[in-house]
Amino acid sequence: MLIKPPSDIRPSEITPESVYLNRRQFIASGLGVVAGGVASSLLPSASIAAAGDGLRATAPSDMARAAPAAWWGSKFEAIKPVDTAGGFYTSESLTPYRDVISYNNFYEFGTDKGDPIANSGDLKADPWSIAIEGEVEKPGVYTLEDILKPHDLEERIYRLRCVERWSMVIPWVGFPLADLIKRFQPTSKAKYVEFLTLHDPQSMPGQRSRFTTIEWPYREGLRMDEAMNPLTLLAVGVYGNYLPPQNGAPIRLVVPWKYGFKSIKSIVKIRFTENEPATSWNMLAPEEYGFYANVNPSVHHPRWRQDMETRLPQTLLSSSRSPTLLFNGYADQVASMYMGMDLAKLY
Ligand SMILES: Nc1nc2c(c(=O)[nH]1)N[C@H]1C(S)=C(S)[C@@H](COP(=O)(O)O)O[C@H]1N2
Ligand SMILES: [Mo]
Repeated sequence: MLIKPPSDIRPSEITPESVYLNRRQFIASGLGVVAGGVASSLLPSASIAAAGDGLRATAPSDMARAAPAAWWGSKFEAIKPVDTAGGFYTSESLTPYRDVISYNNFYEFGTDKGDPIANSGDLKADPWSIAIEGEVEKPGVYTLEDILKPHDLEERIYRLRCVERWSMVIPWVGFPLADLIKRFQPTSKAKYVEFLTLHDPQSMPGQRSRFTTIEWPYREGLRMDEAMNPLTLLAVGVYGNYLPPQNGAPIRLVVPWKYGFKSIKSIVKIRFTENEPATSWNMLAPEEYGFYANVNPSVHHPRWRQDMETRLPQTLLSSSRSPTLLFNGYADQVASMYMGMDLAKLY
């Protein structure tokens, strides 16, 4: 974990939302040094006093969402704090909650960034079920409660890099996709995992639009080793709170080393396949979007360079442009999966 000397910490870098730290975490992380000095006044007082097991991000109380159904409550009370080792955590400033839930790509609700929050009010995240299909020992249609029951929820703080060259830092709540996959026991033929989003033109106005270019439902896929990588998360919450519709309620994928479009929202089907599944953006513009879509500063999109990105929200105080990192900064965790592959060809 990156520890900065106090003099290097600018006000704009202080986590803007409530991030709760207990004392042990606080001291262990080195932030304790800052707390005694100038930066302590910039943190909400509650952030230091709060008890807990470690780092915990919470949505502003006036914006928090109610549980989609009663059984969710206990799951969310027991969220495990973020593991600050490995790639599960970054100390970079969190993108504020209001930006995370109001600047979205979710074409089912329209193509403008403000469309998803404005148009997703009719999405019903409860009841919800997910079909498990294909090369798997335990296929079936499972309720979301059945899907979630055996899994403990944990917090992960990940960078999200969109192919449109903006990025955010988001505290997700979820569980490793690998744990779900092991439960349903893919057969030896399963080489890929395909994901499909809900297709419901009634609640998803973008799916009834005459101008839509996507062939619904939205679909994505991962190679089995990518799906099993510990970083790959099935998220059911953000900022310690239930996912809002615009972020992919009730359950979505988060693959932090790939461009954002791989992180498919509002999943209703998970299919294990022998062959590489078709994916929405690749179907639409294969020369622009590949199956792998690994964040890579040296593989440029035909219409724009990818070596720089803008961290949202943009502020007047700080330059928010920064160099894009290979695998979005997760090379230690994922590079070995791509050894011997020509990443320029298999983009
Ligand atoms: N079903 C579906 N999933 C989707 C998209 C979409 O349009 N439809 N957009 C993708 C893109 S391009 C990005 S950058 C991320 C954005 O996630 P966020 O809005 O939660 O930040 O969702 C991805 N998942
Ligand atoms: Mo994106």
